[in-house]
Amino acid sequence: MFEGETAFAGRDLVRDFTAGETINIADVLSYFGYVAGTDMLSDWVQITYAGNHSFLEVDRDGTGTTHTFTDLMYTENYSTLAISDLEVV
Ligand SMILES: [Ca+2]
Repeated sequence: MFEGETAFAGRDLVRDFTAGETINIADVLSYFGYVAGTDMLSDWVQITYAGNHSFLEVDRDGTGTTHTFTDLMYTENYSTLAISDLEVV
């Protein structure tokens, strides 16, 4: 569980993520104003890949222009993280 207030204090590393686990970012998203069912998740969350790692990025104002996608965390040696691995509500 990532807390909205501290989520961007530093990029977190989830070292031991394995398939079947989930990452709960619901608190982060709601803190920054994401409304499930109204906002498009793809405007708020994206996953990019580099090497063996997956990077979970959040745009903390969605379609707003103040912020862009920023790394929230990454999974070391897990390169297939998917949106479906996330709990967003
Ligand atoms: Ca934005």
